[in-house]
Amino acid sequence: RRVTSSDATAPHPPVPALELPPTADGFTAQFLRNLNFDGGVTLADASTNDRYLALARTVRDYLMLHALADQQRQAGAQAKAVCYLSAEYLLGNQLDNDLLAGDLAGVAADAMAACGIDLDELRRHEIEPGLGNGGLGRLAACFIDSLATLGVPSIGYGIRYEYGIFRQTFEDGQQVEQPDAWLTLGAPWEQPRPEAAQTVSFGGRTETVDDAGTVRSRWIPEWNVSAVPYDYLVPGFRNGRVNTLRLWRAKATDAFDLRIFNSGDYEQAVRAQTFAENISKVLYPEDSTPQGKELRLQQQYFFVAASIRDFLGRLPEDFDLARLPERVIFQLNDTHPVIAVPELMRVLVDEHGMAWDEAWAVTQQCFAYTCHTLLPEALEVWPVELLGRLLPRHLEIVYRINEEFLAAVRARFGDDEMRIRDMSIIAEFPVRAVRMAYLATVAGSRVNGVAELHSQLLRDKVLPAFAEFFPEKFTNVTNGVTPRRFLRLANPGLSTLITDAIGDGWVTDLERLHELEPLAEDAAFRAAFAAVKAGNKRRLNEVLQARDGMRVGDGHLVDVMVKRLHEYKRQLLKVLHVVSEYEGVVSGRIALADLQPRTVLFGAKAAPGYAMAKRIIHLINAVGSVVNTDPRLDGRLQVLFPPNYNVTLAESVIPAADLSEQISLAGKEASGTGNMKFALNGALTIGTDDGANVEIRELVGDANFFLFGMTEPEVAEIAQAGYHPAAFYQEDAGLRRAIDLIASGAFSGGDRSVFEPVVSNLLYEDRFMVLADYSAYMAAQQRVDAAYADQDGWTRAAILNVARCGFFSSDRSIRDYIDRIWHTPPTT
Ligand code: GPW
Repeated sequence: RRVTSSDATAPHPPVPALELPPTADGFTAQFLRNLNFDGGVTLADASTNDRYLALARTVRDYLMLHALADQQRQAGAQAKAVCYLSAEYLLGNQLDNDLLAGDLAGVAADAMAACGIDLDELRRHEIEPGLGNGGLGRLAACFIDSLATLGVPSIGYGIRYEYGIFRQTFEDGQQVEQPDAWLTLGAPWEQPRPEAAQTVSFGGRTETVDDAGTVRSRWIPEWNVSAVPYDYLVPGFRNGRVNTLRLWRAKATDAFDLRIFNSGDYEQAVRAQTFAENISKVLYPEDSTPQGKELRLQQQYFFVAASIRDFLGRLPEDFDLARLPERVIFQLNDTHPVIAVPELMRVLVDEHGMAWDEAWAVTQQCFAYTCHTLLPEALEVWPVELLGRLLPRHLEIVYRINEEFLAAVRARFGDDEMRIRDMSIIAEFPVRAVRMAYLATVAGSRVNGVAELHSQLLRDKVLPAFAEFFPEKFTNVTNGVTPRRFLRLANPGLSTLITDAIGDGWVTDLERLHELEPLAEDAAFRAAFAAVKAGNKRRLNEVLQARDGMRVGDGHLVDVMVKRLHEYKRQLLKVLHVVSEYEGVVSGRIALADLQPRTVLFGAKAAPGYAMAKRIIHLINAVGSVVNTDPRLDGRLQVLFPPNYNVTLAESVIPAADLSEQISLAGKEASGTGNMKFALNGALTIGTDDGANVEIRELVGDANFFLFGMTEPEVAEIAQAGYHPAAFYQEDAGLRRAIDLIASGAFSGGDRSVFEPVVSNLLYEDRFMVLADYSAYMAAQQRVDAAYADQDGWTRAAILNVARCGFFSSDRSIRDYIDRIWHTPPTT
């Protein structure tokens, strides 16, 4: 029988809908439906994976109800939306996050119990989507959580990498990378939307056409790929709002398939297909040091071109694009998506026939740029040769933007060729290349740094000529972290303690933590707080034991340094502290009884091509295996380095920490966000005057923060005067003994060559001035030991850290973006 349109309105049996509010019975029924009909198994036969997938689907079903209702509410609103463009989203596990946001944890627990299923086993089964490297990707994940919780109309756009950040293992203490095949057992949280696929073109050439007297350029691309969206639901915290994270996957287009069909050269055709699909194959694992690979530029253009088209496709058919700034702001998460600027120009001018000047005015209002670094090597540049080959029309557009910008500079400052060369979007040396940060700064309505100090240095040191030219563009938005994941979920013990004391409003209004301040003087509260910390250490031990056969020592100060391995972050300074303590005890200079028992926990991945970072990882493991087993230390100093530090491990480590290591060279860490997570969970910070450490210390007070080391102006001064690390080695006996011990082969079975490159780099180069800050760091660690001896005083300081760090909620960051940059009020 043919289906006619009248069937649509014909009466039909009621669709069994999910009950709202959710009940355990309703949840159970939906879970079993998913298990049977989606998974094709009975409860009795279901594997852990089957059960996990059905549970995840069920949670998603409930969120989808909210999402559908939300879409209906927002449909007519015509509100201005934020399109967050980010090459990375380091999401972490979804199950607990979505159970919490959807207020489903209780019914899910009851439902699983009714089915005889261990919910914790399913939790442990989840594989986190590691679609980011570190801070930048995790920040994007915190921001989409806050955008949903604040009810800001927004879409996160990114790439659905088939392989996320590599899984790290150690072999003989050295990092070995394994592919992160996170999709192999099913991807229950995502929804493919093949009908919403976009075509993205590459290569070819441009030609000029005479369009009724005006000469226009147009792009004749050579090849294209299809971008298929995969949607993730991003629920707000119990507010019925559900935003979308839309990640693009590259697929070969029909043109490719046709070639397979026609060419007769099957192998060649399949190679072409593979070529297209490689674009979203793997996340580049370099953090803060891009490698300038062609495939990476393909990734960048691929996702922003698809995203812009996708967003424009949501506007009404007859929408006047001159009014685009009323409807959207594209936030550029660092320079990775900056190719979106010439892409929007191309779409407006070439595809929609808008006049250049009008298109430029529109484009400038539609973008804003966040810079996340101060390292010159992290500022992306794309060789003109490469850009011209891959995106010839975009290169022309960039040239014209640059020409007009430099004309404006000349109009203001005259023919100051030094200045022109400095400010040109096109660098001439060592090869002609597009400076993406300059392009973003010229194009964007706002440029922000990610902490006060960083934003200041951005103006003064990185982009001074631009700050002079466009003073009104520059602003700061200090980073934040989501309190849902990093306090409420990661630290249930502390969350309960806080809620019992001040109610649960803090989960969405983190400044309320201030109400805890008086409780720092309440002995019973301090005891309860200390008991929570002790419980978190036990919980960490269960995780470490099961994962890596490791444990934190009983009664130990838990001293944690977890972050990407990078020389500027100075893991080596921490190693020198450990080696000094070790050397002190074995040489008899430190009595064992005087040594504060400590477990030093590292977590860090090194970019696979970053040789020095990998050597430092090797050194940490080597020092650990000597120190941990030397009977003279009697277990009082332990070094743990669990492999594959990720969001999931962070959620166990951070709540258990006593001491947070934030020891980058001043002026190098843009912000840091781990620093915020630790302080919020009641760890005290030992840190330099860098990034957001500055703001943490201002808020928690000097008495509750172990500050050490040079300030940024001091660093600049000694760099200017000429830095000689060997002088510090000569003058400090303790430093000499530590370095000599490493050089002697004590941690490499007597082989002096293994760590020789590390030692000579420290002595003769030491770009990040580890040696200059060594003695101040050692002194600060002595203050730590003394403070920790007074357990009650330590706990008081820890409580004050929690109480005074509400500022670091990513909800506050997002409000700042709204006020200073986006001007997008939340909708209801
Ligand atoms: F170099 N950050 C990062 F700026 O994690 F692009 N990866 C990166 O590639 C860059 C920055 C980039 C980090 C910063 O190092 C850190 O200080 C900051 O807290 C974080 O981004 C979020 O803003």
